[in-house]
Amino acid sequence: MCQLATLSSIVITVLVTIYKSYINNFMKGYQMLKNTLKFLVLFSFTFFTSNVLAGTTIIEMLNKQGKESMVYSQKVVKINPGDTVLWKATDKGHNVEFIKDGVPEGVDKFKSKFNKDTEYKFTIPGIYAYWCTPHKSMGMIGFVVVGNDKSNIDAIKSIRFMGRSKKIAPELIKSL
Ligand SMILES: [Cu+2]
Repeated sequence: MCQLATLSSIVITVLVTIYKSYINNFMKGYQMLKNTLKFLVLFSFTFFTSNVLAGTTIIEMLNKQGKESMVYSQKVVKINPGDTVLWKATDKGHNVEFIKDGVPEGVDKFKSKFNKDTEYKFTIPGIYAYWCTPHKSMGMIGFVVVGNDKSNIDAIKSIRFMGRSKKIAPELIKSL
């Protein structure tokens, strides 16, 4: 009788141990699954929002817009750091060239090919002044303000614009 009691108590202990470890593993598995799901949700959310927030602005390079000839469809755009501007070669014969001393410090030269769509991702905040190389004296100029940073406004004001651009530039700079 005593032996039977000992035996059954051993069997019960073993069963309880197995059950406990089963529950334990189940909880661990559940926790892992939960963490994985949490990570996936956070990751896709971050991925989604960063792609939506990092926008692309499209500017067309045009021979004519209303009464103006040789123009960028938007002369001033304001964007966030990390945003991209895509200049579309809607009409032929145009390009985009950053003006020397007309961009924030640390920004490299940029000059696109004629007749080609071109894009630039703006990571450094500040004002960027650019023109179309063959039409820079015909008023084909544009400005991009990144991160609402206007700390290089004095450099922008001292750019020597030519011809028609000389008239247009001050108005545009005022609107930055
Ligand atoms: Cu042009």
